[in-house]
Amino acid sequence: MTTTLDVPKIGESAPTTDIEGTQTEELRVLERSLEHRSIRRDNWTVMMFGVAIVALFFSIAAIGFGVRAIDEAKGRPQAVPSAGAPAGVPAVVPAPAPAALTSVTLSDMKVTPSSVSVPAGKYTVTINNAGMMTHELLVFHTDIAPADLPIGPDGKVNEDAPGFKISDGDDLDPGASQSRVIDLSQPGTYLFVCNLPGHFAAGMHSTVTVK
Ligand SMILES: [Cu+2]
Repeated sequence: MTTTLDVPKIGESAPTTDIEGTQTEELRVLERSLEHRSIRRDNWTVMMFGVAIVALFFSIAAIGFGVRAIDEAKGRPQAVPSAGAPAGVPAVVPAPAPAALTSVTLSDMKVTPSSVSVPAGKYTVTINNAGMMTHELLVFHTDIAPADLPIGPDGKVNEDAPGFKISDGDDLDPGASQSRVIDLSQPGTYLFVCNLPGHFAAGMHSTVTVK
């Protein structure tokens, strides 16, 4: 007696012998298990995609907030020393100017002190106009001696060279004063100047050396 085992092809109706029936059953179980696994993989892919989208959204939002915070920090006025500043917020407080430069006096036609040397720093300086005329105070950062600075036909030093004028402010009427933060954090020579027409040539300048 010879026995041949027919391997059933998928899709064919199941043969009825015991061995063949078991094989078909096994194939069905395998098929179902593969189907489940594939569905599970699809669900996983969709979920990971969702997580990635949410993460991307939060990243973009975080970058936006960061950029806005930087912009706000830039726009915030400096030099606002406040006793009530909240703890942990580093306030940009310029150091008090060295005694020699606490105040600068403008008069007709002088800037006082006429020559002073101070350590590098950002200083709050009070400017007083003790003269009978209106004056201003500009600060030039330059190695050129006052006598060598060219004066234009308008009677003024050309202020527009890049990096030349480092501080400017409103004109001061006689008797007026103003406080201003002057950034002398770069070592070098600075000229404190009144640049209203003719005033520089008449001697309204002083030299501040920063070390
Ligand atoms: Cu002047």
